[in-house]
Amino acid sequence: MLESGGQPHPPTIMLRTFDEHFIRPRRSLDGLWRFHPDAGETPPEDAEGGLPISVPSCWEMLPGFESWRGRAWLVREVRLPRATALRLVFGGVSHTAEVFWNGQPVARHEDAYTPFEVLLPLQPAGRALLALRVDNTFGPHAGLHWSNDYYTYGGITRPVVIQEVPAVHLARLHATPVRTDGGWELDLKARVHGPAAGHRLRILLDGRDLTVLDPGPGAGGGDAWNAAARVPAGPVREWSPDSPHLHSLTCLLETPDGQAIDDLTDRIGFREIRVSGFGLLLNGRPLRLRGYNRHEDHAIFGCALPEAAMAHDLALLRDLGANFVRTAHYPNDRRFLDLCDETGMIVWEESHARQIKFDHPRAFEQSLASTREMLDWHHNHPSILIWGCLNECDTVSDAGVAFHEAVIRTIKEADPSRPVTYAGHHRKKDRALRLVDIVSHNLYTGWYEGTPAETRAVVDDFLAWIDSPESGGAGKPFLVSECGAGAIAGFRAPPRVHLTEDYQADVLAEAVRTYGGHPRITGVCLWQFADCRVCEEGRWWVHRPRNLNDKGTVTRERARKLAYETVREGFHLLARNPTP
Ligand code: ADA
Repeated sequence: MLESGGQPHPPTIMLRTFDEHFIRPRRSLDGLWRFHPDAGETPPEDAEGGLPISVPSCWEMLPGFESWRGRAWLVREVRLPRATALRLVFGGVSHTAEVFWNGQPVARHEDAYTPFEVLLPLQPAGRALLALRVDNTFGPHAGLHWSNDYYTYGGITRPVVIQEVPAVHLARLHATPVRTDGGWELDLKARVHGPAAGHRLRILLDGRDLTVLDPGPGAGGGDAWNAAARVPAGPVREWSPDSPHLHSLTCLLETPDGQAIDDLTDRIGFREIRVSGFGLLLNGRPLRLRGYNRHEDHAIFGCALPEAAMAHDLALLRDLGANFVRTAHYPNDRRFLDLCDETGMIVWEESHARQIKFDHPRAFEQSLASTREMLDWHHNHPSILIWGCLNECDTVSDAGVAFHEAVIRTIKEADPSRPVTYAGHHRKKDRALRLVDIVSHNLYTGWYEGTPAETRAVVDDFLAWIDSPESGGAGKPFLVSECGAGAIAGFRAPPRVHLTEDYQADVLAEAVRTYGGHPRITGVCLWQFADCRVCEEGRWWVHRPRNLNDKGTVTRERARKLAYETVREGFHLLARNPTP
């Protein structure tokens, strides 16, 4: 067991809401690190100096760094009780990380919102220095992070874990539930790292032996799978929003003489999502979605919400009557996804993009990387029913459609089990609808155009075009992926003018009633759950009052605006009458 300060450390499970390992020694590296702003090219030589900073956290929480954009070293000492090969796992670093081990560069990861791992060959016992050079600046190196209508924070913003790994160890386990006439089966895929010849992969479901896979000679890394099989799952309970039953899937890596030297446990849910005409079927039953877009943003924690704050958000979403959340506009912390799995909250997760510029030199490569990493790390979450990408990007030009084709193809090739969509905003100029399984569009009737009373007419006109032969979206489910209005918390006025809580409630009441009760619309996703901070530099949103995107139904502190009760009443009414 890894120790620090001479005391055995209990395994802490900070990356997930459950422990993924029982054999593999692991320990959290969360806690106080040292923060060195304005970092030079070489890492500090010790874990002294600088300022104390929590990991995970945003450096914007530190006085004087509330709006600091730069490059900083974050450093801590690690003690190894014995010589061992190591695996470091970072839940997320915002937004670019260069990882140094004992002064040597060992990894680089770009983009804040996907996990990454670092494998270190045999390390001697004793003290080591782990240093990350973290960059949250904008420029030619950042194709997805730019001065945007949400804030790019800085720091090691999600948990960090260190593990001891044998020369051959388990890297990834994907399990896709398949609903058949005879019951449920599992499509299993496993990836190992290292020379695996003669080893076995023993798969157990809730401790019950399911199958044994042969990993073959193994691999030296990369994304290739070493073993795959479809097997009957035996007696299982379905996962659904009302009964989010989770099963524990364990893979034991056994040596030729039968010794289990490594393990990996994940939780899975037996559910099937299918497109059927204009609608969605979850386990063969019609599904209508009502929920919110949610940024990872909080008045105190920035984007580094602790698990309790995530759970609080989910409790509020449930209280509001939501059954659905869209991770606008990037992959979320796995603990939030775990909580969605556990509570039955349906998720549209999307790779990182909000109005990215496709001509940015790094946009294409980084968009594909964010998409691939999301698919690789988050595959098993049963709550994720829809994969999304490329929010409000170019779906008009040939180059823009080609960009969408590449990203959507990446999703479909990796995971044909879930429908794919993007939230568009080019209306009848959109030329990429043929690529998706679900047509989604952001409609701000009553805010950026028209009045709430025009909500139905606007969406019917758009739906008429969607169902015409030339759109590419005819006959597909339609989701209103964003709709809403801003409200400055506390601003009430009899004329119910823009930015009053009164007017926001009017717009949301109309949206929930019109979109939620529309026979041709399979779901409505309000913009947005909570106010979020926006970037101060650059574009039109600098004029947003208090530098907030204030279309939240609650404030950044989770105080309720007038619209809270309005939406709550509307969503619960829809829940009682799901099919219009
Ligand atoms: C767009 C965008 C959101 C947000 C919203 C708004 O639909 O997808 O991220 O910026 O507009 O508040 O205007």
